[in-house]
Amino acid sequence: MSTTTVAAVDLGASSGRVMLGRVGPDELRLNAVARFPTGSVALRDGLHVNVVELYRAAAEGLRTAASTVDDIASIGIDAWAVDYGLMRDGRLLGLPFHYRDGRTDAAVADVHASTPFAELYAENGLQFLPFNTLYQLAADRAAGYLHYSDSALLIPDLLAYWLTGNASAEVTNASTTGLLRVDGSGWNDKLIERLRLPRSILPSLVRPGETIGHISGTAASATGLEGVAVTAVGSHDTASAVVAVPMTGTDAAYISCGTWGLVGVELEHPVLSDAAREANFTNEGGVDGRVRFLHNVMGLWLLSESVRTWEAESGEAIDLVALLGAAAAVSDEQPVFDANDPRFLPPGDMPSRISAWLAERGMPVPQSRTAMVRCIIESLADAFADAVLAASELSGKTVSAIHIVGGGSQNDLLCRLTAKRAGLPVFAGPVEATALGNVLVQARALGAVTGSLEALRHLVARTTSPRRFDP
Ligand code: LFR
Repeated sequence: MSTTTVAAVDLGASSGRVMLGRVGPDELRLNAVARFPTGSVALRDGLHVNVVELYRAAAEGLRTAASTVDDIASIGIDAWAVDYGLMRDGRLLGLPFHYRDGRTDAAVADVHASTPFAELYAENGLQFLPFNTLYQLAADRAAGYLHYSDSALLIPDLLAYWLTGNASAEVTNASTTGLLRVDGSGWNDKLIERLRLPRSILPSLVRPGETIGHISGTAASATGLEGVAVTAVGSHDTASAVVAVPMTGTDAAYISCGTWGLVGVELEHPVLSDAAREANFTNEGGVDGRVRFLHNVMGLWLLSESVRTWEAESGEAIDLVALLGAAAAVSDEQPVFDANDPRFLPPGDMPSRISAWLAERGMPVPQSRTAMVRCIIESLADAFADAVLAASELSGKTVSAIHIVGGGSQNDLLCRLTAKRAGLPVFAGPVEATALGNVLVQARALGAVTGSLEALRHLVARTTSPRRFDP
Protein backbone atom coordinates (compact mmCIF):
# COMPACT_ATOMS: atom_id res chain seq x y z
CA MET A 1 0.00 0.00 0.00
CA SER A 2 1.33 3.40 -0.87
CA THR A 3 0.05 6.91 -0.51
CA THR A 4 -2.27 8.23 -3.19
CA THR A 5 -3.45 11.68 -4.26
CA VAL A 6 -7.12 12.24 -5.02
CA ALA A 7 -9.36 15.29 -5.38
CA ALA A 8 -12.69 15.93 -3.71
CA VAL A 9 -15.37 18.24 -5.05
CA ASP A 10 -17.51 19.02 -2.02
CA LEU A 11 -20.56 21.23 -2.51
CA GLY A 12 -22.12 22.58 0.67
CA ALA A 13 -25.17 24.78 1.06
CA SER A 14 -23.32 28.07 0.98
CA SER A 15 -19.87 27.20 -0.33
CA GLY A 16 -18.18 24.60 -2.44
CA ARG A 17 -14.56 23.54 -2.45
CA VAL A 18 -12.10 21.45 -4.35
CA MET A 19 -9.65 19.72 -2.04
CA LEU A 20 -6.59 17.65 -2.72
CA GLY A 21 -6.26 14.67 -0.43
CA ARG A 22 -3.10 12.66 0.31
CA VAL A 23 -4.11 9.36 1.82
CA GLY A 24 -2.07 6.36 2.93
CA PRO A 25 -2.02 3.87 5.80
CA ASP A 26 -0.65 6.52 8.18
CA GLU A 27 -1.41 9.67 6.30
CA LEU A 28 -4.51 11.76 5.77
CA ARG A 29 -4.01 15.31 4.59
CA LEU A 30 -6.30 17.80 2.87
CA ASN A 31 -5.38 20.92 1.02
CA ALA A 32 -8.06 23.29 -0.27
CA VAL A 33 -7.25 24.49 -3.77
CA ALA A 34 -10.48 26.33 -4.58
CA ARG A 35 -13.52 27.73 -2.79
CA PHE A 36 -16.59 29.21 -4.42
CA PRO A 37 -20.14 30.20 -3.42
CA THR A 38 -22.98 27.73 -4.01
CA GLY A 39 -26.09 29.52 -2.73
CA SER A 40 -29.49 29.48 -4.41
CA VAL A 41 -30.75 31.95 -7.01
CA ALA A 42 -34.27 33.41 -6.75
CA LEU A 43 -35.84 33.72 -10.19
CA ARG A 44 -39.40 34.71 -11.03
CA ASP A 45 -40.61 31.11 -10.94
CA GLY A 46 -38.87 30.18 -7.70
CA LEU A 47 -35.61 29.31 -6.04
CA HIS A 48 -33.03 27.52 -8.19
CA VAL A 49 -29.60 25.92 -8.10
CA ASN A 50 -27.21 27.44 -10.63
CA VAL A 51 -25.75 24.05 -11.39
CA VAL A 52 -23.99 25.19 -14.58
CA GLU A 53 -21.99 27.70 -12.57
CA LEU A 54 -21.28 24.99 -9.98
CA TYR A 55 -19.89 22.78 -12.73
CA ARG A 56 -17.80 25.66 -14.11
CA ALA A 57 -16.37 26.49 -10.69
CA ALA A 58 -15.72 22.82 -9.85
CA ALA A 59 -13.98 22.25 -13.21
CA GLU A 60 -11.85 25.36 -12.69
CA GLY A 61 -10.99 24.16 -9.18
CA LEU A 62 -9.99 20.77 -10.59
CA ARG A 63 -7.81 22.55 -13.15
CA THR A 64 -6.05 24.36 -10.30
CA ALA A 65 -5.66 21.02 -8.52
CA ALA A 66 -4.19 19.47 -11.68
CA SER A 67 -1.67 22.30 -11.96
CA THR A 68 -0.69 21.92 -8.29
CA VAL A 69 0.17 18.21 -8.43
CA ASP A 70 0.62 15.85 -11.34
CA ASP A 71 -0.49 12.56 -9.83
CA ILE A 72 -4.26 12.89 -9.22
CA ALA A 73 -5.48 9.31 -9.37
CA SER A 74 -9.20 9.93 -9.02
CA ILE A 75 -11.81 12.52 -8.18
CA GLY A 76 -15.01 12.18 -6.11
CA ILE A 77 -18.03 14.46 -5.87
CA ASP A 78 -20.42 15.04 -3.00
CA ALA A 79 -23.16 17.62 -2.47
CA TRP A 80 -26.36 18.18 -0.55
CA ALA A 81 -29.16 15.73 -1.23
CA VAL A 82 -32.60 15.62 -2.86
CA ASP A 83 -32.22 18.16 -5.72
CA TYR A 84 -31.91 17.05 -9.34
CA GLY A 85 -31.71 18.23 -12.92
CA LEU A 86 -34.21 16.98 -15.49
CA MET A 87 -32.51 15.87 -18.69
CA ARG A 88 -33.43 14.94 -22.23
CA ASP A 89 -30.97 13.43 -24.69
CA GLY A 90 -28.14 14.45 -22.38
CA ARG A 91 -29.28 18.07 -22.24
CA LEU A 92 -30.27 19.81 -19.02
CA LEU A 93 -33.88 20.99 -19.42
CA GLY A 94 -33.73 23.97 -17.07
CA LEU A 95 -32.08 25.06 -13.86
CA PRO A 96 -32.87 22.60 -11.05
CA PHE A 97 -35.11 23.86 -8.27
CA HIS A 98 -33.51 24.38 -4.88
CA TYR A 99 -35.02 22.38 -2.03
CA ARG A 100 -35.81 25.54 -0.05
CA ASP A 101 -38.29 26.53 -2.77
CA GLY A 102 -41.87 26.13 -1.57
CA ARG A 103 -43.28 24.54 -4.74
CA THR A 104 -43.98 21.14 -3.22
CA ASP A 105 -46.82 22.14 -0.84
CA ALA A 106 -49.61 20.87 -3.11
CA ALA A 107 -47.56 17.83 -4.14
CA VAL A 108 -47.11 16.75 -0.51
CA ALA A 109 -50.88 16.79 0.02
CA ASP A 110 -51.41 14.97 -3.25
CA VAL A 111 -48.85 12.25 -2.53
CA HIS A 112 -50.15 11.67 1.00
CA ALA A 113 -53.74 11.49 -0.27
CA SER A 114 -52.83 8.48 -2.38
CA THR A 115 -50.06 7.05 -0.19
CA PRO A 116 -50.35 7.94 3.49
CA PHE A 117 -47.07 8.91 5.12
CA ALA A 118 -47.02 5.76 7.29
CA GLU A 119 -47.06 3.63 4.13
CA LEU A 120 -44.30 5.67 2.55
CA TYR A 121 -42.20 5.31 5.70
CA ALA A 122 -42.63 1.55 5.69
CA GLU A 123 -41.27 1.50 2.12
CA ASN A 124 -38.45 4.05 2.29
CA GLY A 125 -37.78 4.76 5.98
CA LEU A 126 -37.37 8.49 5.31
CA GLN A 127 -38.33 11.27 7.69
CA PHE A 128 -40.88 13.69 6.33
CA LEU A 129 -39.17 16.67 4.74
CA PRO A 130 -41.35 18.61 2.29
CA PHE A 131 -38.46 18.75 -0.16
CA ASN A 132 -37.68 15.03 -0.43
CA THR A 133 -37.15 14.25 -4.10
CA LEU A 134 -40.35 12.26 -4.43
CA TYR A 135 -42.44 15.35 -3.59
CA GLN A 136 -40.35 17.50 -5.94
CA LEU A 137 -40.86 14.97 -8.73
CA ALA A 138 -44.59 14.88 -7.97
CA ALA A 139 -44.66 18.69 -8.29
CA ASP A 140 -42.79 18.45 -11.61
CA ARG A 141 -45.21 15.80 -12.83
CA ALA A 142 -48.20 17.97 -11.92
CA ALA A 143 -46.60 20.90 -13.78
CA GLY A 144 -46.10 18.70 -16.85
CA TYR A 145 -42.29 18.75 -16.87
CA LEU A 146 -41.65 15.04 -16.54
CA HIS A 147 -43.25 14.61 -19.92
CA TYR A 148 -40.21 16.08 -21.65
CA SER A 149 -37.61 14.39 -19.53
CA ASP A 150 -35.81 11.09 -20.07
CA SER A 151 -33.71 11.19 -16.91
CA ALA A 152 -33.38 12.91 -13.55
CA LEU A 153 -29.86 13.30 -12.16
CA LEU A 154 -29.13 14.29 -8.57
CA ILE A 155 -26.66 17.19 -8.29
CA PRO A 156 -23.42 15.18 -7.78
CA ASP A 157 -24.55 12.65 -10.41
CA LEU A 158 -25.20 15.50 -12.84
CA LEU A 159 -21.68 16.86 -12.33
CA ALA A 160 -20.25 13.36 -12.74
CA TYR A 161 -22.25 13.02 -15.96
CA TRP A 162 -20.86 16.26 -17.34
CA LEU A 163 -17.33 15.13 -16.49
CA THR A 164 -17.56 11.57 -17.80
CA GLY A 165 -20.59 11.22 -20.07
CA ASN A 166 -21.94 8.43 -17.82
CA ALA A 167 -25.29 8.84 -16.09
CA SER A 168 -25.82 7.02 -12.81
CA ALA A 169 -27.37 7.43 -9.37
CA GLU A 170 -25.04 7.01 -6.41
CA VAL A 171 -26.87 4.99 -3.82
CA THR A 172 -26.41 7.03 -0.59
CA ASN A 173 -27.83 10.13 -2.25
CA ALA A 174 -30.45 8.08 -4.09
CA SER A 175 -31.70 6.99 -0.67
CA THR A 176 -32.83 10.59 -0.04
CA THR A 177 -35.17 10.50 -3.02
CA GLY A 178 -37.62 8.30 -1.13
CA LEU A 179 -37.80 6.04 -4.16
CA LEU A 180 -35.17 3.51 -3.13
CA ARG A 181 -35.95 0.30 -1.28
CA VAL A 182 -35.11 0.85 2.37
CA ASP A 183 -32.37 -1.80 2.29
CA GLY A 184 -30.73 0.09 -0.59
CA SER A 185 -30.97 -2.96 -2.84
CA GLY A 186 -32.55 -1.07 -5.73
CA TRP A 187 -35.19 1.36 -6.90
CA ASN A 188 -38.61 0.63 -5.41
CA ASP A 189 -40.50 -0.08 -8.64
CA LYS A 190 -43.78 -0.75 -6.84
CA LEU A 191 -43.69 2.57 -4.99
CA ILE A 192 -42.58 4.49 -8.08
CA GLU A 193 -45.53 3.08 -10.00
CA ARG A 194 -47.93 3.81 -7.17
CA LEU A 195 -46.76 7.45 -7.12
CA ARG A 196 -47.29 7.58 -10.91
CA LEU A 197 -43.68 8.59 -11.50
CA PRO A 198 -41.86 7.42 -14.64
CA ARG A 199 -39.43 4.67 -13.66
CA SER A 200 -37.44 5.27 -16.84
CA ILE A 201 -36.03 8.61 -15.64
CA LEU A 202 -34.12 6.96 -12.78
CA PRO A 203 -30.62 5.86 -13.83
CA SER A 204 -28.86 2.71 -12.71
CA LEU A 205 -27.31 2.73 -9.26
CA VAL A 206 -23.62 2.90 -8.39
CA ARG A 207 -22.13 2.26 -4.97
CA PRO A 208 -19.35 4.17 -3.19
CA GLY A 209 -16.01 2.87 -4.41
CA GLU A 210 -17.21 1.98 -7.91
CA THR A 211 -15.90 3.84 -10.94
CA ILE A 212 -18.50 6.09 -12.58
CA GLY A 213 -16.33 6.82 -15.62
CA HIS A 214 -13.32 8.79 -16.80
CA ILE A 215 -13.01 12.49 -17.52
CA SER A 216 -13.44 13.05 -21.24
CA GLY A 217 -14.62 15.42 -23.95
CA THR A 218 -14.97 19.12 -23.12
CA ALA A 219 -14.44 18.25 -19.44
CA ALA A 220 -10.93 17.02 -20.21
CA SER A 221 -9.76 20.45 -21.34
CA ALA A 222 -11.82 22.27 -18.68
CA THR A 223 -10.15 20.30 -15.88
CA GLY A 224 -6.81 19.32 -17.34
CA LEU A 225 -7.54 15.80 -16.08
CA GLU A 226 -8.22 13.79 -19.21
CA GLY A 227 -8.76 10.11 -18.51
CA VAL A 228 -8.78 10.48 -14.70
CA ALA A 229 -11.35 8.26 -12.97
CA VAL A 230 -14.44 9.71 -11.32
CA THR A 231 -15.03 7.39 -8.36
CA ALA A 232 -18.39 7.16 -6.62
CA VAL A 233 -18.10 8.28 -3.00
CA GLY A 234 -20.85 8.82 -0.44
CA SER A 235 -22.13 11.50 -2.82
CA HIS A 236 -24.64 12.68 -0.25
CA ASP A 237 -22.47 15.07 1.76
CA THR A 238 -23.83 13.75 5.05
CA ALA A 239 -22.90 10.18 4.06
CA SER A 240 -19.32 11.29 3.38
CA ALA A 241 -19.21 13.25 6.64
CA VAL A 242 -20.32 10.22 8.65
CA VAL A 243 -17.48 8.16 7.15
CA ALA A 244 -15.00 10.59 8.73
CA VAL A 245 -16.56 10.90 12.18
CA PRO A 246 -13.70 9.72 14.42
CA MET A 247 -15.94 7.35 16.40
CA THR A 248 -13.60 4.61 17.42
CA GLY A 249 -16.05 2.86 19.73
CA THR A 250 -19.60 1.73 19.10
CA ASP A 251 -21.36 3.95 21.60
CA ALA A 252 -21.23 7.36 19.95
CA ALA A 253 -23.74 9.63 18.29
CA TYR A 254 -22.74 12.12 15.62
CA ILE A 255 -23.84 15.59 14.66
CA SER A 256 -22.78 16.68 11.19
CA CYS A 257 -23.23 20.38 11.69
CA GLY A 258 -23.11 22.93 8.92
CA THR A 259 -26.10 24.62 7.39
CA TRP A 260 -28.06 21.63 8.72
CA GLY A 261 -27.45 19.72 11.91
CA LEU A 262 -27.79 16.03 11.07
CA VAL A 263 -28.06 14.23 14.38
CA GLY A 264 -28.06 10.48 14.80
CA VAL A 265 -26.31 7.17 15.05
CA GLU A 266 -24.99 4.63 12.58
CA LEU A 267 -26.80 1.32 12.44
CA GLU A 268 -26.58 -1.96 10.53
CA HIS A 269 -30.34 -2.18 10.00
CA PRO A 270 -33.10 0.40 9.59
CA VAL A 271 -35.55 1.21 12.39
CA LEU A 272 -39.04 1.47 10.92
CA SER A 273 -41.07 1.51 14.14
CA ASP A 274 -44.11 3.73 14.73
CA ALA A 275 -42.06 5.59 17.33
CA ALA A 276 -39.24 6.30 14.85
CA ARG A 277 -41.76 7.52 12.28
CA GLU A 278 -43.54 9.71 14.81
CA ALA A 279 -40.22 11.18 15.96
CA ASN A 280 -39.50 11.89 12.27
CA PHE A 281 -36.25 9.94 12.20
CA THR A 282 -34.80 8.96 8.88
CA ASN A 283 -32.99 5.83 7.67
CA GLU A 284 -30.69 7.15 4.97
CA GLY A 285 -28.20 5.00 3.14
CA GLY A 286 -24.63 5.11 4.36
CA VAL A 287 -21.37 3.97 2.82
CA ASP A 288 -20.83 0.17 2.99
CA GLY A 289 -24.57 -0.40 3.37
CA ARG A 290 -24.71 1.19 6.81
CA VAL A 291 -27.83 3.06 7.90
CA ARG A 292 -27.69 6.72 8.88
CA PHE A 293 -30.47 6.82 11.46
CA LEU A 294 -30.82 10.54 12.05
CA HIS A 295 -32.98 13.59 12.29
CA ASN A 296 -32.52 16.89 10.41
CA VAL A 297 -32.23 19.85 12.79
CA MET A 298 -32.35 23.28 11.14
CA GLY A 299 -28.63 23.90 11.89
CA LEU A 300 -26.45 26.97 11.47
CA TRP A 301 -28.84 28.18 8.78
CA LEU A 302 -30.69 29.92 11.65
CA LEU A 303 -27.54 31.88 12.42
CA SER A 304 -26.36 32.54 8.86
CA GLU A 305 -29.79 33.80 7.75
CA SER A 306 -29.91 36.06 10.83
CA VAL A 307 -26.50 37.49 10.00
CA ARG A 308 -27.57 37.98 6.39
CA THR A 309 -30.67 39.86 7.57
CA TRP A 310 -28.70 42.13 9.92
CA GLU A 311 -26.08 42.85 7.28
CA ALA A 312 -28.79 43.79 4.77
CA GLU A 313 -30.44 46.07 7.34
CA SER A 314 -27.28 47.87 8.37
CA GLY A 315 -25.28 47.66 5.14
CA GLU A 316 -22.29 46.62 7.26
CA ALA A 317 -20.39 43.36 7.47
CA ILE A 318 -20.83 41.51 10.76
CA ASP A 319 -17.89 40.00 12.61
CA LEU A 320 -19.36 36.61 13.48
CA VAL A 321 -16.47 35.57 15.69
CA ALA A 322 -16.91 38.69 17.83
CA LEU A 323 -20.68 38.21 17.93
CA LEU A 324 -20.31 34.59 19.09
CA GLY A 325 -17.78 35.70 21.69
CA ALA A 326 -20.27 38.23 23.04
CA ALA A 327 -23.06 35.64 22.95
CA ALA A 328 -20.91 33.28 25.03
CA ALA A 329 -20.67 35.98 27.70
CA VAL A 330 -24.45 36.51 27.97
CA SER A 331 -25.32 35.55 31.52
CA ASP A 332 -29.10 35.95 31.70
CA GLU A 333 -31.15 33.01 30.56
CA GLN A 334 -32.41 33.13 26.98
CA PRO A 335 -35.62 31.51 25.77
CA VAL A 336 -35.49 28.34 23.69
CA PHE A 337 -37.55 28.02 20.50
CA ASP A 338 -38.28 24.94 18.42
CA ALA A 339 -35.41 24.93 15.93
CA ASN A 340 -37.31 22.34 13.88
CA ASP A 341 -40.31 24.56 13.10
CA PRO A 342 -40.75 24.46 9.29
CA ARG A 343 -41.34 28.21 9.21
CA PHE A 344 -37.55 28.62 9.50
CA LEU A 345 -36.88 26.66 6.30
CA PRO A 346 -37.17 29.32 3.57
CA PRO A 347 -34.61 32.09 3.12
CA GLY A 348 -35.48 35.52 4.53
CA ASP A 349 -35.68 37.53 7.74
CA MET A 350 -34.81 34.97 10.42
CA PRO A 351 -34.71 37.17 13.57
CA SER A 352 -38.30 38.34 12.94
CA ARG A 353 -39.51 34.76 12.48
CA ILE A 354 -37.82 33.68 15.71
CA SER A 355 -39.20 36.69 17.61
CA ALA A 356 -42.71 35.97 16.28
CA TRP A 357 -42.42 32.31 17.33
CA LEU A 358 -41.52 33.35 20.89
CA ALA A 359 -44.06 36.19 21.11
CA GLU A 360 -46.89 33.88 19.98
CA ARG A 361 -46.16 31.76 23.05
CA GLY A 362 -45.84 34.68 25.44
CA MET A 363 -42.10 34.05 25.81
CA PRO A 364 -39.55 36.86 26.16
CA VAL A 365 -38.07 38.08 22.89
CA PRO A 366 -34.27 38.68 22.77
CA GLN A 367 -33.65 42.41 22.73
CA SER A 368 -30.24 42.58 21.10
CA ARG A 369 -28.32 40.77 18.38
CA THR A 370 -26.07 39.22 20.99
CA ALA A 371 -29.06 37.91 22.94
CA MET A 372 -30.63 36.61 19.72
CA VAL A 373 -27.44 34.74 18.83
CA ARG A 374 -27.35 33.18 22.29
CA CYS A 375 -31.02 32.23 21.95
CA ILE A 376 -30.31 30.57 18.57
CA ILE A 377 -27.32 28.59 19.89
CA GLU A 378 -29.19 27.51 23.03
CA SER A 379 -32.12 26.38 20.88
CA LEU A 380 -29.86 24.45 18.52
CA ALA A 381 -28.03 22.79 21.41
CA ASP A 382 -31.39 21.88 22.94
CA ALA A 383 -32.61 20.34 19.67
CA PHE A 384 -29.29 18.49 19.24
CA ALA A 385 -29.46 17.04 22.76
CA ASP A 386 -33.08 15.94 22.26
CA ALA A 387 -32.26 14.29 18.94
CA VAL A 388 -29.26 12.43 20.40
CA LEU A 389 -31.43 11.10 23.20
CA ALA A 390 -34.20 10.13 20.77
CA ALA A 391 -31.72 8.41 18.42
CA SER A 392 -30.47 6.33 21.32
CA GLU A 393 -33.93 5.46 22.64
CA LEU A 394 -35.43 4.65 19.25
CA SER A 395 -32.51 2.49 18.11
CA GLY A 396 -31.70 0.88 21.44
CA LYS A 397 -28.07 1.94 21.00
CA THR A 398 -26.23 3.18 24.06
CA VAL A 399 -24.74 6.63 23.51
CA SER A 400 -21.99 7.80 25.82
CA ALA A 401 -20.31 10.44 23.65
CA ILE A 402 -21.25 12.87 20.89
CA HIS A 403 -19.04 13.76 17.93
CA ILE A 404 -19.68 17.09 16.23
CA VAL A 405 -18.08 17.42 12.80
CA GLY A 406 -18.32 20.07 10.07
CA GLY A 407 -18.31 23.84 10.37
CA GLY A 408 -20.35 23.74 13.60
CA SER A 409 -17.49 21.94 15.36
CA GLN A 410 -15.60 25.26 15.33
CA ASN A 411 -18.38 26.91 17.31
CA ASP A 412 -17.20 26.44 20.90
CA LEU A 413 -20.38 27.85 22.41
CA LEU A 414 -22.50 25.36 20.47
CA CYS A 415 -20.25 22.43 21.44
CA ARG A 416 -20.21 23.46 25.09
CA LEU A 417 -23.98 23.98 25.31
CA THR A 418 -24.67 20.69 23.49
CA ALA A 419 -22.48 18.84 26.00
CA LYS A 420 -24.29 20.58 28.87
CA ARG A 421 -27.81 19.98 27.59
CA ALA A 422 -27.11 16.34 26.61
CA GLY A 423 -25.10 15.61 29.77
CA LEU A 424 -22.48 13.88 27.59
CA PRO A 425 -18.95 14.71 26.47
CA VAL A 426 -18.73 16.31 23.05
CA PHE A 427 -15.76 15.69 20.74
CA ALA A 428 -15.46 18.47 18.17
CA GLY A 429 -13.88 18.03 14.76
CA PRO A 430 -12.76 17.50 12.10
CA VAL A 431 -14.21 20.57 10.38
CA GLU A 432 -13.70 19.08 6.92
CA ALA A 433 -15.28 15.71 7.70
CA THR A 434 -17.21 15.66 4.42
CA ALA A 435 -14.14 16.13 2.22
CA LEU A 436 -12.22 13.63 4.38
CA GLY A 437 -14.95 11.02 3.94
CA ASN A 438 -14.92 11.71 0.23
CA VAL A 439 -11.15 11.23 -0.18
CA LEU A 440 -11.05 8.21 2.15
CA VAL A 441 -13.58 6.26 0.11
CA GLN A 442 -11.64 7.02 -3.08
CA ALA A 443 -8.34 6.05 -1.48
CA ARG A 444 -9.81 2.75 -0.30
CA ALA A 445 -11.11 2.03 -3.81
CA LEU A 446 -7.56 2.64 -5.08
CA GLY A 447 -6.09 0.31 -2.46
CA ALA A 448 -4.12 3.05 -0.66
CA VAL A 449 -5.97 2.20 2.56
CA THR A 450 -7.92 -0.93 3.40
CA GLY A 451 -10.55 -2.09 5.81
CA SER A 452 -13.93 -1.25 7.21
CA LEU A 453 -15.32 2.17 8.06
CA GLU A 454 -13.92 1.60 11.55
CA ALA A 455 -10.40 1.38 10.11
CA LEU A 456 -10.96 4.60 8.18
CA ARG A 457 -12.25 6.30 11.33
CA HIS A 458 -9.21 5.19 13.29
CA LEU A 459 -7.09 6.91 10.65
CA VAL A 460 -9.17 10.10 11.06
CA ALA A 461 -8.85 9.88 14.85
CA ARG A 462 -5.07 9.43 14.57
CA THR A 463 -4.53 12.29 12.14
CA THR A 464 -6.94 14.93 13.48
CA SER A 465 -7.27 16.01 17.09
CA PRO A 466 -10.89 16.35 18.19
CA ARG A 467 -11.38 18.84 21.04
CA ARG A 468 -13.26 17.65 24.11
CA PHE A 469 -16.08 19.55 25.85
CA ASP A 470 -17.38 18.11 29.09
CA PRO A 471 -20.94 18.66 30.28
C1 LFR B 1 -26.87 18.59 4.35
C2 LFR B 1 -27.98 17.94 3.57
C3 LFR B 1 -28.86 17.09 4.41
C4 LFR B 1 -30.12 17.09 3.61
C5 LFR B 1 -30.17 18.51 3.20
C6 LFR B 1 -30.94 18.81 1.97
O1 LFR B 1 -26.08 19.39 3.54
O2 LFR B 1 -27.44 17.14 2.53
O3 LFR B 1 -28.37 15.81 4.70
O4 LFR B 1 -31.23 16.66 4.29
O5 LFR B 1 -28.82 18.91 3.02
O6 LFR B 1 -30.39 18.18 0.87
